[in-house]
Amino acid sequence: MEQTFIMIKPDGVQRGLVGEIVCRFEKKGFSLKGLKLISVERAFAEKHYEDLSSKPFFSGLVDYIISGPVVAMVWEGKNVVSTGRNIIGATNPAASAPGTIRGDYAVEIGRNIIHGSDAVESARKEIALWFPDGTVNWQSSLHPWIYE
Ligand code: RTP
Repeated sequence: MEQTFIMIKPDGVQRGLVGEIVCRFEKKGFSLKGLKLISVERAFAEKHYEDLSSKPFFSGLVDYIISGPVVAMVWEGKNVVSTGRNIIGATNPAASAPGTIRGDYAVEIGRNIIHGSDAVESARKEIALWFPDGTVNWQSSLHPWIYE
């Protein structure tokens, strides 16, 4: 089953949105496979965002990610990578539809609350980076009520 990496960024944690965000993924029917509250070092944040290292906003982005603890999660389910991105909304909250996390709770691109993997392959890399000891292997008893 497909997995994605979801990170609640420092602004989401500070603003008390952890429960709300977990709730949205749970209620959709996805399964939580890993979760931790963690403060990351600069080098780790640079590694996570290495594909963006040439962007002008890169150092501000890294400063933002290391400014406080983040909640790192692995969620599992059918099409969870793309559906997770839909739940999160567009990168710029000004363009995120109401009903999405960024559309409901964020204003600026540089404080957009949450990260979600953009492809199955990047999810695999990000999960390996953030959860080097692996995730929890379990299956919800609701599985037959979510999948035919
Ligand atoms: P994320 O990786 O955080 O899920 O975001 P994303 O795929 O929607 O967007 P991406 O292009 O990968 O950018 C990563 C994060 O960098 C910040 N950003 N700032 N100032 C800017 O123009 C700018 N552009 C991007 C955002 O926090 C974005 O989520």
